[in-house]
Amino acid sequence: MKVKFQKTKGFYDVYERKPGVNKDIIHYCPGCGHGNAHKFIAETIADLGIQDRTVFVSPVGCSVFAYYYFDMGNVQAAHGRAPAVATGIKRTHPDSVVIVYQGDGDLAAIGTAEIVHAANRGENMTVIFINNAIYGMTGGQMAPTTLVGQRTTTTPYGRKPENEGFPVRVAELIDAIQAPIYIERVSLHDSKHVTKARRAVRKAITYQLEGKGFSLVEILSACPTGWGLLPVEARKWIHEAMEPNFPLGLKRDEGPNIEARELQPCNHVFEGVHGLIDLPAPEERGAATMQATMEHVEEAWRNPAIKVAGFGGQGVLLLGLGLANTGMQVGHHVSWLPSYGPEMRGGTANCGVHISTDLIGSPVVADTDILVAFNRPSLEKFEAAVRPGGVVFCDTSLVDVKPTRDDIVVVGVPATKLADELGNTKAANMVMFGAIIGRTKLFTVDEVCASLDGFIKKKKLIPVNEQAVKRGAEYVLEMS
Ligand SMILES: Cc1ncc(C[n+]2csc(CCOP(=O)(O)OP(=O)(O)O)c2C)c(N)n1
Ligand code: SF4
Repeated sequence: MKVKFQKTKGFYDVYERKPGVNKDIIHYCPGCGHGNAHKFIAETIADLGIQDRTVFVSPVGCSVFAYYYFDMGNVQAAHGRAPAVATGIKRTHPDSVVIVYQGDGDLAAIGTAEIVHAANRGENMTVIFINNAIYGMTGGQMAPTTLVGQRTTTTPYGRKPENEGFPVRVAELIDAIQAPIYIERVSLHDSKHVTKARRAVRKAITYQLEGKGFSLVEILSACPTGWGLLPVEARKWIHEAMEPNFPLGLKRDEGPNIEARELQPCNHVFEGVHGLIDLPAPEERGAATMQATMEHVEEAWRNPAIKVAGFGGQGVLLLGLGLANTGMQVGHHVSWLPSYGPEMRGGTANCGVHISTDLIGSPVVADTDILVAFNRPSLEKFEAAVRPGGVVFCDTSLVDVKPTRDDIVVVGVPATKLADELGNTKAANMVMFGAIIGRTKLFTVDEVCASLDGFIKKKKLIPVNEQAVKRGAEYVLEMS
């Protein structure tokens, strides 16, 4: 007998996310649990024949692109607000089937109020909660569900309860509320548990279809990228580290015992609402153009505002994190603000770093003292924001144009080539780190090397990163 594998009809035949890119692939990293969870939902919706009345409410997080995959109604909610958006959809369209899909940053941090009150109102909706113990999309910061001792980019020495509190157990939290009808925690650590997880998702959607009320399925799910593990190791980590902290199993199942609830459609008429939102015209902005003075430039060297920019995958964010981390180690106030597209690889990325002897008012870097450009688009985009007298470090292995301004200092460093010579192209960011400190004297080479342990996840890579920092510092000395 021939077994024929076929994609469920709950997904689109082709994914039109990026023109010209393979239309069969999704954007998740290998081993990511989001793929499994998506499949459970899509299969259930297709099998129940409810595609035309289902609305998938996606969150902000790695699953922000879910609407490229699910062939059903799709709405994108602001960070944390999916249960509130879903409430609106369900109340105005009681016959719809609403799937709320949220990560742990989305649901248990910024969206805590929304999930608690949707559960408390007993909204007839299905919440699929992906607990991967980390903020995946934004580069691996601590989430409310991060385990005690777990290293993340914002807990580089491990989460400490006395500083960051304990992991939030969402299934138990929702179980403290009276109205929900079905709450279960499942895991994706092996195929037996994957089957159980699929069953739980199906049950939660079926209860909604029967009009029974609020369900939540918490799925312990791998984030190999955020955890710095291989996919197989990540599955093991779910079992060995997460499950003891987040006990699996049914918390509540009232489905078989209760009657369907009738919901009246909401049909208020909002007459005159446009008049109420007649906002005053915005004020004229003051013409506050900053004149550079020598004092300012000196101040900038003490308290620099730094912008690092390039493509995702070039280590742009890690370099910023390294600058901030070293600043913190030597006793300064620091901030690090990453900004990038939703893809973990291949998009554009930049970050702003402040290193300051004073308190930092805002992590935003607008007027830049030091710009580090790893590609041409970054140079072209951020050059104009460099303060007169500021410095631009360019990776001349990749940037084939010169800055156009003549009131800034330009330092060309063939960082990628130098890293290649050291045997690891990926260390270009650390070569650049060395060049920055060699030129600006922001830190000593020893200070940077001593801080590497705080931001390099894979410890075996510390020696090559150390070499790279030293090579970058030497290079600018040779050139001066
Ligand atoms: C109002 C707002 N605050 C912060 C962010 C930045 N942000 C985007 S995704 C995210 C965390 C997502 O983590 P999680 O919900 O755990 O989902 P994952 O990426 O791990 O699937 C954050 C903080 C944002 N987009 N909007
Ligand atoms: S970063 Fe983590 S959650 Fe995001 S796609 Fe990759 S593995 Fe999945």
